[in-house]
Amino acid sequence: MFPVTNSDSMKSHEAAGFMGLDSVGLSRSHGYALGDIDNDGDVDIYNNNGGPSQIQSSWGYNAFYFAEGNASNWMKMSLTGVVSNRDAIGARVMVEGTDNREIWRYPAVGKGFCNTDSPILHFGLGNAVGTKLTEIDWPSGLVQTYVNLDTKKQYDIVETGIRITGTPVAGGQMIIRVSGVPGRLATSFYSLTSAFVPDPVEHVVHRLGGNAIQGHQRQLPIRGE
Ligand SMILES: [Ca+2]
Ligand SMILES: [Ca+2]
Repeated sequence: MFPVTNSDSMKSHEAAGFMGLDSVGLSRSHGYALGDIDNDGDVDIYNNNGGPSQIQSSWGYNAFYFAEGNASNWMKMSLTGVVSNRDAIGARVMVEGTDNREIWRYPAVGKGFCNTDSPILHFGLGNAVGTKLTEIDWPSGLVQTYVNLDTKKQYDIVETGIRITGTPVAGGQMIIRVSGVPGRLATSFYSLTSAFVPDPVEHVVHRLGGNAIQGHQRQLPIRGE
């Protein structure tokens, strides 16, 4: 987005000047929010400069900065929790590009003073022509994965999967496979387990966003039974 190549070593005001963000009035900035405001794939900035107050030295204007874009690849993602909180706060999302570089994002609210980034996660893929693995670790403990998702688009992903409760058994095994498409609940699943004691803890397979899956709400046998 911006031609900053050594931002880690730059002081904040130097970086702001380099990017042209220090040119609004006499203001001192209280924070900024990032997001693709105009939905063209690059990350724009809303600069929170405070505005009029009792402290004249802090007067300024809030301002949008629309990125001019570049040739870098990108992907965006919105998350909707079902078992987890709806905003997916606490989730961890990893997108691996075809260049084997991992990009991590963490949905959050509140950043600095009076600002927060867009809830739509942005993954700058640089020169990678595509993605390999996309993995979402939900706060509920569910892990949702996709492979080879297309780039230059936004995915709206709903928490999907199955959740099993019970008491682990040493040496037990559990195999769970869930299939589905991004943004929709799982359409099929397969579960084989010997890893949990079925009694007294009930062992139930749930379809997220609904009730336990009929026909599978039962106590599964432990190994050897
Ligand atoms: Ca943009
Ligand atoms: Ca732009």
